[in-house]
Amino acid sequence: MLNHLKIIKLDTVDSTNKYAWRLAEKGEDEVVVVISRAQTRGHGRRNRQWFSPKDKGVYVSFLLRPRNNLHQVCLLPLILSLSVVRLFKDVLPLKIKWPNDVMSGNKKIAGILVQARSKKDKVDFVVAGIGINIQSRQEDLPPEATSVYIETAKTQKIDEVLKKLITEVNILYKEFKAGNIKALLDEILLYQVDGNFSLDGSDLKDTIQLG
Ligand code: BT5
Repeated sequence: MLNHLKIIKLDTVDSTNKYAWRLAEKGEDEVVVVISRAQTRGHGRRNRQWFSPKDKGVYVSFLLRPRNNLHQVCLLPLILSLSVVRLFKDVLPLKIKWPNDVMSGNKKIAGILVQARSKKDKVDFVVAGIGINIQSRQEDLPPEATSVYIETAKTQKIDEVLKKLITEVNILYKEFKAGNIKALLDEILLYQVDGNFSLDGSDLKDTIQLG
């Protein structure tokens, strides 16, 4: 388990990212995990709506305070996408689409939203949100989306998925904090949607290239 891990479980919330952000602003230390059964204002980038029906998906945000530089923090969406790919590896082959989508075929099954506050070049805190469609049916989702249930016709317990996800994020976050990012990027590249992006791992301090 993550050191000093604090888990907050909610029935419903506007957005787990917003909730975690509010905690961060109040000075809460890492690592806090905010989980909700539903979100009323779940969102993606540029405030786009994230469909978050009750008990049908994973809606979780991690409040982190990494000491990594900003360039490395920019890699967190990909690293968290990898946590989702690893999680379902034995059940469903998933791909990572730059910058923050996890795909089953040409449909989106999960999305990552990483938001950070920094002062000059120093990262103050990061809120990393993960949404995964688990039990959702097509009518719960926009047409460009799919779920684990739709793809496999198998039921997954959301609590079980969450437990495994938190463990996986823990493993990846430790590697990230230790600066062992090259190996993670190599693994990420194995799962990229063809030709979607390229990463130059030779100088991770400064280099990230869009393909
Ligand atoms: C994302 O944004 O893909 C990031 C989504 C992050 C959601 C999590 S849930 C926990 C945490 N709390 C939050 O409030 N957010 C995070 P973006 O790349 O901007 O994609 C948004 C687009 O994905 C929408 O405009 C739709 O086209 C599509 N979409 C909406 N809901 C979806 C869903 N449930 N599954 C798949 N695609 C969806």
